Amino acid sequence: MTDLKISGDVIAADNDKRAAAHQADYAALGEKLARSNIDIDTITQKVADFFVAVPSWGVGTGGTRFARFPGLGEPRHIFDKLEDCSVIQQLTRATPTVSLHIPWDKADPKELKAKGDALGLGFDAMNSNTFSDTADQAHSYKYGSLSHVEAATRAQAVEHNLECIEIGNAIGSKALTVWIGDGSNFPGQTNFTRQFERYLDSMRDIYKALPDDWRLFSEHKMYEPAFYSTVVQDWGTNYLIAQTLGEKAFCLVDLGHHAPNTNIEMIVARLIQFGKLGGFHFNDSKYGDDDLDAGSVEPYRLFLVFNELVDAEHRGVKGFHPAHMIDQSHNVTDPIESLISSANEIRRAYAQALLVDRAALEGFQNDNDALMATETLKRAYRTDVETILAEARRRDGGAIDPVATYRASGYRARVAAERPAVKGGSGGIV
Ligand SMILES: [Mn+2]
Repeated sequence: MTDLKISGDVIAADNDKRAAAHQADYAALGEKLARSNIDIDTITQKVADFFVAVPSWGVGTGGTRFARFPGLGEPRHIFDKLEDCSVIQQLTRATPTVSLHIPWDKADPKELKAKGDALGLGFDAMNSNTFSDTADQAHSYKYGSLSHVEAATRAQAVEHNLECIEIGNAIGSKALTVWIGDGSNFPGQTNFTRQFERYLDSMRDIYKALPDDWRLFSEHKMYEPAFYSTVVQDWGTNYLIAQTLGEKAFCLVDLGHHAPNTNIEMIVARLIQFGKLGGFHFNDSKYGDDDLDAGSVEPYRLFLVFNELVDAEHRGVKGFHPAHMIDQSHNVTDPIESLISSANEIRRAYAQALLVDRAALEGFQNDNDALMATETLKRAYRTDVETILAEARRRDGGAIDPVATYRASGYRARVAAERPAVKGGSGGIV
């Protein structure tokens, strides 16, 4: 039996309070959509079948280069983190898997698997870390990892990735995400070509160890921690990597890892077209890699990304199954509330994209009717789909209003009493 951290009675009590209004809203939207020949229950079912993985590092309070302000009842270790993740899943029914980060989450794989099973959670992509040093490692990553000039440092970084695969294999993960901080801070500090050759050689070694049913995701990021050049800096380089390595290698798109105003949805379309879209790290940003909550600043951009995903789904693109993961840093909110709300925003963008009249859109595109084409997208985007999201959660045993139910449950105060306050803690912005 699943070890539920929120009492079913609390969920039922809050849902009961909202049931009448929710049913009325759902019926009204159903009627409205029916006039456009859209069956609301079909949309609700698709939304209910859409899942996004929660990052283990997201349930701790994040920080910046300047400071970190710990929250109450922060998870002390991976087992606490999994409990927090299970609360998000219990209330949203949108996040059945957790993405682990090694070494931050290192533990006996048997115990990890048992805890996941007990909480009703599975494991999504594994994330390696060669952008910081652990106390006991032989070679420092100060000047790089997979692309380091020293063979011994590269070998150590490769070995770490192989360990991530091994742990992942034992707990049911099927993918490895590699993001490196390698680059340079000064013109002339590194040779771009040789550094990228060394990176590719190291990635080939990792790729060789990948089980047949696994996928390897390389994640690009424009800058930081290297501020002059970064080895895997953009989607073009990322595409070259995936092409060079082979058919199990794909590009991961983190929404925050682009230059301001970059047309991310177009990058997504290109990667889909050439069979190399591996998945996403969802978040939002205003200035750079801000790791803000998904949909909090630019919800229309999130919708436009999903418009491309639904377009691919609609066209039945072969082998199209991108991994959906959240990657955020929560500095001023309760991380559980932020992740609940982000999972909802991601499902919202999906639901809105499902409402786009694709036949009409194609007609307007072929007629060069720019105004009506863009209006077709806007019409779907302007639809308030909150009641569809709520119904998808409710039908699956979740909460109609998950943040309200979470607050009513008193979970944070309960874990704050059990978990002593922490002063420091590891960072978590990848
Ligand atoms: Mn990321």
